[in-house]
Amino acid sequence: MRDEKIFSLIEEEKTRQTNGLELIASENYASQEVISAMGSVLTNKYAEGLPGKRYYGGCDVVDKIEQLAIDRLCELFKASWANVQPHSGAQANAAVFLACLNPGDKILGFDLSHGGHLTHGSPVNFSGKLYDPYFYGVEKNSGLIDYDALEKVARKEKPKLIICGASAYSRDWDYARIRKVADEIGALILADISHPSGLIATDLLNDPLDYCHIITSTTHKTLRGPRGGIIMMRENIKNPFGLRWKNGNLKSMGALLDAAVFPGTQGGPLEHVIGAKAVAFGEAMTPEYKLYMKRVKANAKLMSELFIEKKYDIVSGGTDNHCMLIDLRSKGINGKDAEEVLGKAEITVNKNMVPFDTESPFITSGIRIGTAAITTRGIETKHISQIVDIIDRVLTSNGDQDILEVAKKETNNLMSKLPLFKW
Ligand code: DSN
Repeated sequence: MRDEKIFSLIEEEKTRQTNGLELIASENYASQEVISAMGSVLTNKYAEGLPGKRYYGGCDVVDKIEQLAIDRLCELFKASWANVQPHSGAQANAAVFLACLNPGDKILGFDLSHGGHLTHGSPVNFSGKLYDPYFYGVEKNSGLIDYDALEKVARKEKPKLIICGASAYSRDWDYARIRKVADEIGALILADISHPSGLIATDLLNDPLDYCHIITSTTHKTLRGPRGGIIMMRENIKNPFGLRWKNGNLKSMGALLDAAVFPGTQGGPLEHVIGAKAVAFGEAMTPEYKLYMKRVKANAKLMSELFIEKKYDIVSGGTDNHCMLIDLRSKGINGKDAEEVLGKAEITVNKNMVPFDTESPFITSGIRIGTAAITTRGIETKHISQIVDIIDRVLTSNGDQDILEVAKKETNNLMSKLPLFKW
């Protein structure tokens, strides 16, 4: 018997996703094939362990699937080692911490309130509770990463692990500079590329695998796969695990990381999700995906330029990737109210702290916008001016119902014509 309650709610969500403008920078629309793999019989299988080394019988098929996912991921990022089992980006980071650190060890991450992530040392997260976190942020004037401050804290505190990567930072990273100070103090570098991973895989941003020892990512943001996490390493980087690190080669570090995923922090892998990851990695190696990533970047760049023309304050003055952070203080509206009023026009964004914010994380002074999801739906640069115009009208509407109604109709007209599944 069909569960009408759940399946009618799924239909309702599908309608919402079809008709609205999805601008949450961490979301995307996975392909029909990715979703089919996730909704397959693979969910029935227990497979604790790794391909060829399982604790359960009947794993011959899932072994092939997981190995394909690993091989495709390594090919996509020119990596030499990968684990595709983390259930999420947070789980991937937890495994790296467990493999590399002892409780109480010092870590250095990008400040959450400047655009970093909870798992990079926030006091409310395991990373800030079990380890000893220090932070770097952005420069007040430029909104760019303050590498001088990063180096200063790194030299003073000598953290065992430096974490780079962000949830809300629109510029590329200088991985070479971080590596230089890491070598000086004997630290490992974790690059969490959850947001820009698709742009990195298609060579549209600097490559962290050249300089950073361990890479984590989610698979559902710009990578456009199922919700999940991954860990990778590249062998041919200079002095990969030197200085203070006893396990001085990729194989032994790989074994530590594998053990930190299972049995360290997880039980049975989600083979249906791993199958869907393999599908997404295959898609990400196509010329169509590279074109998609170029469009994501072009849409974000144009959007930030048009917001600036309308006197919006974009943190760092623009974007190199798929997202931007808008400081709304000059527009007299806070992040919470902006998120709410845009929601009335079926435009989905999230409120976001801006660097040196004067509001609490529940209110915030900004919103974060990303173009990965709308670009999957078929939005091109020719549509961006209309989108910026609708957003501007809504944000300056003071809640006027007529303005919001017109904006909602325009949003629905634009989006409902675009297919939910292009792939
Ligand atoms: N929640 C994700 C994001 O929106 O960036 C990070 O975990």
